[in-house]
Amino acid sequence: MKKVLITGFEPFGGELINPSYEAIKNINRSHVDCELFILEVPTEFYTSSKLVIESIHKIEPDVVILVGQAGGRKEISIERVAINIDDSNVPDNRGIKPIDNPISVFGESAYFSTLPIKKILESLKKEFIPAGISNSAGTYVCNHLMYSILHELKDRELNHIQAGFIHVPYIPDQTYNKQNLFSLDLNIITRALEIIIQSTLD
Ligand code: PCA
Repeated sequence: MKKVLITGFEPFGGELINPSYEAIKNINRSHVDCELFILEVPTEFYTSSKLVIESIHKIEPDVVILVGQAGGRKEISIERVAINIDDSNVPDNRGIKPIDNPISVFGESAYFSTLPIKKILESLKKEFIPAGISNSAGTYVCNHLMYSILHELKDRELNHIQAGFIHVPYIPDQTYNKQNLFSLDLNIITRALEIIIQSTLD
C-alpha cells in the first residue's frame, strides 16, 4: 500500500484555527486507498521545512501533499510552482520577517509541483468543488515549504516521490466577523483533499 504524507499548518496572523490542519484531521481514512500520515507544521519559515524534511526521510512516503490556508481565495488552489524567495511584510509565528531572501543559494529559481495538477483539477470539478490551478503560492511560509520540499527531493534524487501544494480558503468559523470574505465549508475542503489524494494515487 502506498504511503501518503499530508501536512497542514498551525494558525497564524491572529486566527484561532487553520483550515488546512482542521481538514487533514477530518480525512476519512476509508475514503483513501493508502497509508495516511498527517502532520501539523508550525507557521515558521525555517522550522516548517526542517520538520517536513525530517518526516519525509523517516516515513519514506510515495506522495507528499502540503496544505495551507489562503484567506480570501475563492477556490481550492492547486499550486503549480514554488519560487526561490522568502519575502514577507508580516512576521511568521516566530517573529521572523525575511525580505528578498533566496530560500536556497544553490537551488533553481523555481520548482514545479510533481502532483498531476490537471488531473486533480478535473476530479475536483467532477464533484462540483470550486477549484483552480494557481501560478503563485506567494512568498510567505507556504511557498517556502513547497520550494524547500521540492528542492530537497530533487537534490537527493528522490524523484519517485510526488509532491506539491494545495491552498484552501477560509472556513465559515473564520469569516462570520469579517465582511464579504469567501469561505468554504470544512467538509467540502476535507472532501477535496480526499479527492486530491485519490486522484494522485490512481
Ligand atoms: N498559509 C500561509 C502560511 C501558513 C498557511 O496556512 C501561506 O499561504 O504562506
